[in-house]
Amino acid sequence: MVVPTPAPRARPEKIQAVELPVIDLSRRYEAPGLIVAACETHGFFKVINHGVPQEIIAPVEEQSLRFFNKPSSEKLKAGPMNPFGYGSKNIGFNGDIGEVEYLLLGANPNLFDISQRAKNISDDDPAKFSYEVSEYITAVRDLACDILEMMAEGLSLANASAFSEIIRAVDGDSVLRLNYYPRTGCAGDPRSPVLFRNKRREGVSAVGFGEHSDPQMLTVLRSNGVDGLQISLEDGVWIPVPSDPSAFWVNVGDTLQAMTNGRFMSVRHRAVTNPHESRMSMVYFAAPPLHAQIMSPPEMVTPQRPALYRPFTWAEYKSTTYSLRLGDTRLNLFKTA
Ligand code: GA4
Repeated sequence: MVVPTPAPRARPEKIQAVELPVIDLSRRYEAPGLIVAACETHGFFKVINHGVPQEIIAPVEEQSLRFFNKPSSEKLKAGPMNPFGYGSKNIGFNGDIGEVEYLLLGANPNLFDISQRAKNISDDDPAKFSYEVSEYITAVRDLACDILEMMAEGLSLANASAFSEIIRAVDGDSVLRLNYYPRTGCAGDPRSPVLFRNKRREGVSAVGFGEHSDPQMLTVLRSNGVDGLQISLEDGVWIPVPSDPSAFWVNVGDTLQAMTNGRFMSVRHRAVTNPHESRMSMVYFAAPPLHAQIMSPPEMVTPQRPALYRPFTWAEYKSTTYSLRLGDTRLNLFKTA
């Protein structure tokens, strides 16, 4: 007799409102300390007075909206996602899916020719698309580097560029991701990985981009005024991140967790769809060059705090990431014995 294996029970989920750290970057003298504290407790914080002008942000938001509102047959011309291009529902290459459409673009102009790709994204004015997106990438890269320098200052590192220099490298591997989460309406798509009734407002939410940590060093995210991002500091407990289109949300990635010898926390997060409005986010992932050695600056390793991770290259970490599923914890595989 074949005894059926009971289906695994879904983990009960809890939504918990928590106040998240907000850093005013115009208060330069106090920002480094506050950023370090936020990275240790949440791995996540909001930056205000960040200096990226609205004139650089708005055109990219308009371009994204125009692209995602095109018919599917048009959008497919910008794909397939390998490793850059347009994707719909499929995330990565190992069967992960979500209620999301996206454009993944290389964010290093030395390695990725955005003007070539723009021809398949914006048929009305590809030169404008590539100019506006490049301006945005430069602005968020500079913001990411400023924040990384404040982190080094807050940690009292001798080398203030210890983290930012690998992001500024000529062969850096950073990427830009434009995400579109269509509203789920009331019925929802029954093929969605997880569908749940939205408790506060009538309607159905689905998982747009499932639980994961970011493999890179630092993530700089900006979304339209629609909620959907959530972070998790405790297994099964989700903290909603209120959207604020005038600010950026910043999170620590796995590589920065490794470079701070585990002092900063690479936060797990996900995006859920909104029943009433579509959500859009523009996410810059600051990454080192493929050959870069990921190891902590000397001050981060002490007899009291021995090295938690073995040195590895970004190429090694990236290929491990792509060999696993979205929600897998990868950094543990790089721990010292
Ligand atoms: C998560 C962070 C970035 O969006 C990304 C994602 C990548 C992809 O969508 O192709 C991954 C995901 C992300 C982590 C695990 C692997 C790789 C999908 C996936 C299943 C571009 C990245 O660098 O890692």
